[in-house]
Amino acid sequence: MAPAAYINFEQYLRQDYRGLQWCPGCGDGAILQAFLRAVHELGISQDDMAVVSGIGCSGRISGYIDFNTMHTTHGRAISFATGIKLASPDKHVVVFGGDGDQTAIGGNHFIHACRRNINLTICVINNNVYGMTGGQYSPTTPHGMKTQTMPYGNYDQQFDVVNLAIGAGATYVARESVWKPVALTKFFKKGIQHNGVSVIEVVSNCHINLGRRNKMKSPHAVLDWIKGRTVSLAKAKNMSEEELEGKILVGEFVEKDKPEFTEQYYKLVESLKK
Ligand SMILES: Cc1ncc(C[n+]2csc(CCOP(=O)(O)OP(=O)(O)O)c2C)c(N)n1
Ligand code: SF4
Ligand SMILES: [Mg+2]
Repeated sequence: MAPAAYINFEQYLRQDYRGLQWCPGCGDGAILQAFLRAVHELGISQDDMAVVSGIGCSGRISGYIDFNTMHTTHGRAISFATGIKLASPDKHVVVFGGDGDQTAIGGNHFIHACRRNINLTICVINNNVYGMTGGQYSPTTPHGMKTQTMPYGNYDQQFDVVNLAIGAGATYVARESVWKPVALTKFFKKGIQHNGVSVIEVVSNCHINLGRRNKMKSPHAVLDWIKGRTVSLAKAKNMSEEELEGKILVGEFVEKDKPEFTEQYYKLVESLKK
């Protein structure tokens, strides 16, 4: 595969911000780069895009980039984004949040955004843990893994974010890991262009607060663990249920048309004026 073209990302980053606060090797940086590449390749101006995030390491993205941004409260990014989309339907509205932010405290906002098919691009950065607050287990922490709050191994069960989004009615659903930035850029581009809700789950690493408790201290160790578990949808077709046990399917799961919420709302408003 040809190497990705050089892009000067400086134009997209706030030069006066207080500096990068992610741990070296955190997957959040690769996700940010894949996203900025998508925006650049689509030729969308920074003024035409609003980026909203909640609280968490993943939520820091909105602070670093020079777009219309809102860094909101934990779990509430989708509700702020919904307001922005309704008030400014011409803007591309993108949400970034962690697995804790979007599937625990913000889980209700997540499923209802999927159900109503509002034109938001929702990126769930799934590092399987509450990274920012020191490593509490989240609804996506794999069974058996040790966390700060599950020191003997997680005995709870997990959400599959893709299945949750599909079950709730999302009309574009894709998943990829930080291992595949080119595919991630493609999914961001498709999600941003899709007229309806798009959910892009990115499987990421938190070597600091999950890896080190599970004999994977370095970013590489967690990335190898992720790489060993991901299977493309095409490959999975020829694999048995036993072979797929514990694997993470990656690719595009859903892409379909359905009436979009904001358009329906403005149609109603116009009809009431007559
Ligand atoms: C209402 C509220 N509850 C709890 C917190 C504390 N808190 C901040 S970030 C966070 C979890 C972050 O985990 P996740 O969303 O997975 O993001 P990550 O840091 O892993 O990227 C929690 C519980 C908060 N800031 N606000
Ligand atoms: S604590 Fe984890 S998620 Fe947060 S910046 Fe560090 S590696 Fe990334
Ligand atoms: Mg997390």
